[in-house]
Amino acid sequence: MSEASKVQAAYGAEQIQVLEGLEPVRKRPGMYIGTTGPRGLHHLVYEVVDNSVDEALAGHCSEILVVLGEDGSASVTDNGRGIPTDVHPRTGKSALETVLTVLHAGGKFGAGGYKVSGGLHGVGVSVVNALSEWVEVTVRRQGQVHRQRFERGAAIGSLRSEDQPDDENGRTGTSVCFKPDIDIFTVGIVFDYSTLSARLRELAYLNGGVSIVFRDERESARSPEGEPHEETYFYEGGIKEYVAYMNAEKEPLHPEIIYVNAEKDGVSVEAALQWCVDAYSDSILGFANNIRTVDGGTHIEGLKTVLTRTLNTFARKRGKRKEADSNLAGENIREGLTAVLSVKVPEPEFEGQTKTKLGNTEVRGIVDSLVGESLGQYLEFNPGVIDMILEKAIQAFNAAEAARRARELVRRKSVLESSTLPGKLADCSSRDPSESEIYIVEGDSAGGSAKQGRDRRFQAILPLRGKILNIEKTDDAKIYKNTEIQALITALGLGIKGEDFDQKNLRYHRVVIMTDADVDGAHIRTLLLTFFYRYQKELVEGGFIYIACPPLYKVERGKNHTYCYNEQDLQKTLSSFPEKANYNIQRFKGLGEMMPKQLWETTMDPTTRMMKRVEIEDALEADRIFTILMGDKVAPRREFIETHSAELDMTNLDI
Ligand code: 0RA
Repeated sequence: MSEASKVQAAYGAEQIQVLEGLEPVRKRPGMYIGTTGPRGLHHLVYEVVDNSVDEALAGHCSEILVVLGEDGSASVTDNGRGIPTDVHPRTGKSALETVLTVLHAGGKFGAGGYKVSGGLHGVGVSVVNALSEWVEVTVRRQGQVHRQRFERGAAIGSLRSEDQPDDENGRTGTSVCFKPDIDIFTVGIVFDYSTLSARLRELAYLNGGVSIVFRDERESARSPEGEPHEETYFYEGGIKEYVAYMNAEKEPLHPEIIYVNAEKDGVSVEAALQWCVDAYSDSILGFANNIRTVDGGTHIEGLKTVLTRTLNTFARKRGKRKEADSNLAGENIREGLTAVLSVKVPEPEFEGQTKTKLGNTEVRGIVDSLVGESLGQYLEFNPGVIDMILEKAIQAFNAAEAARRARELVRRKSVLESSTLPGKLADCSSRDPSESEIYIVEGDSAGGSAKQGRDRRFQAILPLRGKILNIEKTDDAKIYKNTEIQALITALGLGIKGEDFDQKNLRYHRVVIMTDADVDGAHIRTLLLTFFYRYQKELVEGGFIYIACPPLYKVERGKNHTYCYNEQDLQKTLSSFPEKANYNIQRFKGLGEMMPKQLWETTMDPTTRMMKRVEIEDALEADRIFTILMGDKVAPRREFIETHSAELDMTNLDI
């Protein structure tokens, strides 16, 4: 027996640590998958995919196929070694059945290799089983095909095995097909394509060389010819390609993406960095064990520290900073930086309410030293690159100084600090932020309808005039002088960029963007979202931002009327009428055309309105949209608006 196969053999069924049954999962699903809403639903898919990704990271699998079935199922198939099917001595069940029916059994296979991806909660495939109407697992292994079915967590019959057909040529792998249980996910079990594709693409970037095929076989996704929709995510270059993708619409400061890949004390660190010319904010995406660490953590701290130290060292060494000059600040150095940092840690500790902050203290120093070493060496050999980065950082340093002075000036005039609310704000009478909402409305005429239509007890209206500043193109100093932005900041009770967000000061817990349902409206909405995203990120992250959904049509038939919110809605309403019945369609060209009462009924009345909560699930995609929409490159912007205006908000909103 070779060393490799000895290790494999030792990795058998007896290594599975037996813990507990599945009843607690069905009783308290939230404890295991966070929510039973859309997020939790999609989490089931991630959990299954993570197992295959782990198999790929162990070097045994190169392809993962994810299929959304016509019957509402999701299936994940890989070409790995297949889940072991031998009988577990303690339970008398097969390893496969144990993994599927015992909580935490799949998580750790003894001391051998650690589970890398682990899922956000690292709960294992048994949780998926517990929360599914049914699961069917197929394992191809050692010349046999093994199948077993489960319903609501319980095995239906035993594992059935048959010889593998010759034409499969000894293929191996695991396939897990499941249908989420509607009794658990009461708000719905329909998978969202863009949510899943974003995560699968991300996984493919994070695990370069693994091919992930995503196929949607549902009726709604088929082409006119009946072909299912299919995409393949495969990035040989891994996170290096990720950075290239994020920067696709930007102008890089240096052509080559700086790349670090090293390991120390069992922690692997992979980083890709590229600075861009005219970007002012930074986009650093952090991952730990393939999980997006939205709230940062020790790995990100390590990266920031080493960047600041290394670049300041070079600045002095190359005479860009004299002895009397102060050091460049970290944020000056990071201006325009796009980076992906992916660490893999044997025993990750995730902290914070959403468990998206890496806590392992040892990682800080490991990232610092590994990135420091590689980056230092790279820059030593590429003086042209370091000089350009330093020049940009010094410009940022000077601009920050100028902005600080401008801000001080504004503050002295006490525009932002003053307690006087903007004149055009029609405030609500409630002083309780948790029940108050503010509608940000485009233009005075729509503002007028909204003011008349609202419930003034808890709804405030702020009409904004003219084009709001294009955030991507202006610098801080100009932004603070813009009257519309000032009105917005003052009305919300917020501070300015860089100041700590304090929820206590927020005057309304629902900030509703209400724009026309057309391309211009979409543009203004994106401008506002950009502002919030870049300058008041906590508002977006805290779930305070909403999008109002005004109707597009009013259909009248006799004494009845219906409002339709999109083209599909309209067709559905019309087709419900008897053969060509008498009716009248009114198309609203803008909010201003609606009677105050109509606006209330359709868009503002909490008991009947539709509203979307903005949730930046995927900072990358949001950043890309903003960049495309706001950046200097006109052609991609026009093209993007034309093709996406209808679904614009769908791309980064959770409904
Ligand atoms: C542990 C051991 C072995 C395979 C797996 C786990 C495995 C699990 C999953 C879950 C989805 N796809 C998977 N692929 C593999 C095999 C050990 C051996 O062959 O000796």
